[in-house]
Amino acid sequence: MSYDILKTQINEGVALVTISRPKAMNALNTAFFDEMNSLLDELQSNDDIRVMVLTGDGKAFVAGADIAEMVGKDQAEGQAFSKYGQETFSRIESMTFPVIAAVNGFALGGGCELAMSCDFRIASSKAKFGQPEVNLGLIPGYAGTQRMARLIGKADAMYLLLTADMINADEALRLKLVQKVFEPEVLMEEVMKIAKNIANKGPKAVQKVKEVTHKGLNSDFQGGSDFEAEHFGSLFGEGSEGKEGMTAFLEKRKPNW
Ligand code: CO8
Repeated sequence: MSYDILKTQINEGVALVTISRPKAMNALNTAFFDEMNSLLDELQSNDDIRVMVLTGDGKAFVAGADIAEMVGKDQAEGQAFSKYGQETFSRIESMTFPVIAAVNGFALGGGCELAMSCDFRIASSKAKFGQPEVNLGLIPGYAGTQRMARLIGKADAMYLLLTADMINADEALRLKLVQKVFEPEVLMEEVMKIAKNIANKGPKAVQKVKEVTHKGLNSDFQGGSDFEAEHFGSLFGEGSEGKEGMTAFLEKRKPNW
């Protein structure tokens, strides 16, 4: 597939994906979702990718679903557009490698939902977050109601969802909607440092941390713990990553993954 909206650069195991429709504040339209699904297929089948970073071009990370495209939809089309987005964001969430949102600017509506489908969020001090759907007579449609309440707790999520308040990066940090904030000039440099740091860890261990944590959150404590023990054990086989990591520690050398 040829990509008009998504620009990808791969370097040292990190796939940097930039959403680039700056004239429309990177608003999410059907073409975006088509491209993203195709790109996720490509990146998932590339064994060299250890981490994906998602960011936006220009003033916005993503300023929401594309209102100009949505306004013409009827009920069934609206529901289908919501489902397509939900499925795409679930795929981002369940990529085997971590996905980091580098939130460079506005992350509103579907943009905030997209950021929340990533494993964690690093923001520019100029970034702004919000779920302004109720201003438009809408509700979030890409599982934002579900993810936000799970990420920051029900009361803070309800406050943001009901008031449609736009919050700055410091407030997002206080609410733990984002994990770190950097000045805009150094945002990408700092995010790439974090991504490359993760890319140098045991690749199977990194994948398993993600898989076990996600699966555990969708099951009960004991089920999640059983799953953890099973995956912990799988890192101990002869020639396994765990054996190499522990041996390297004892031999005071770098592991050879
Ligand atoms: N959709 C389409 N176009 C957009 C969007 C958007 N979400 N956001 C901005 N644009 C366009 C503007 O229309 C404008 O286009 P033009 O130059 O042709 O007039 C251009 O981007 C630049 O925008 P502004 O001139 O408004 O730039 P400002 O710097 O003044 O303001 C803002 C930036 C604050 C980001 C402002 O553009 C804004 O408020 N945008 C809309 C934010 C919003 O309401 N987002 C939520 C959308 S609804 C949603 O995301 C629901 C998700 C679930 C959908 C489920 C499927 C059914």
